[in-house]
Amino acid sequence: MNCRGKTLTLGARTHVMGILNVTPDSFSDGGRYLDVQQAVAHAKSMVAEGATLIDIGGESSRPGASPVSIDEELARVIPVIRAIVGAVDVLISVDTYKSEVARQALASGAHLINDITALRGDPAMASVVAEMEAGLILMHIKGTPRTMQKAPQYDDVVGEVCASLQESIQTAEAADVAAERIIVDPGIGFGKTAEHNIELLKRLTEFRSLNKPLLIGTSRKSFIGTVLGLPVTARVEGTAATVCWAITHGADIVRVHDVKANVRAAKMTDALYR
Ligand code: 9MG
Repeated sequence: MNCRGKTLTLGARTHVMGILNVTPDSFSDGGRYLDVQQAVAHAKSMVAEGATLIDIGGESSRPGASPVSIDEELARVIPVIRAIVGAVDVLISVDTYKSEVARQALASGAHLINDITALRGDPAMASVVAEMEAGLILMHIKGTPRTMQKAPQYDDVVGEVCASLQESIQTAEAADVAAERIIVDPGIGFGKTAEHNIELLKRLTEFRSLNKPLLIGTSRKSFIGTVLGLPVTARVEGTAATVCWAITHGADIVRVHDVKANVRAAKMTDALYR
């Protein structure tokens, strides 16, 4: 997969995407300069631990989170993207559903856009990604982060998520996003109960029918806490178990907070499975 001149080779190994949140609650100090320095240091350490992609996000998508303005999101992510692009040699993804943030992020050196609305959040997103020849992650969400965990319901969670992603693929390709630059993601935890998340993972191979690389993000999510009875700070082993499972059921990329542990788990699973 070629994204703005940088190549991501899929199939031979699992890629680990490290999460870099640049939201106010992710830093102890509010000063922007310090934020950038801390973000670069965190990105460098994730790359040293084996991450081959870094996902930078300036708006929280946790359950109950409220949107931020375009200007605020730009102020959070653009200086960080500029600094990280010069500091590490991996693909930079930006977690945004706003086309103006995407445009400026890609112009600042990012390679792909992680759109948690799968193109339903901003009608101009697909054409920005197409024009900039960027990669595009289409993630399924039911509702919005503010409302998504208020009793989500499906008749057939896998069938509905698959159909929704297929529609988004068609929207992307109709806007001239290159077919080989699209990645899909069922959106674990986004408008899903713990049972829905487990069913999506159990039936993950069904997403092969979309014929796109598959990204899975389970890191520290609440369904792991539900199964293990553990708080968010103690979910690294539970996350690694889901990473290994996802790899053996079709995942090409895993999005995680704890890069070192999950790179080891992924490498071992690759040796056994691929
Ligand atoms: C931003 N974000 C939080 N969780 C995510 C997930 O599971 N997938 C993707 N693509 N992005 C996510």
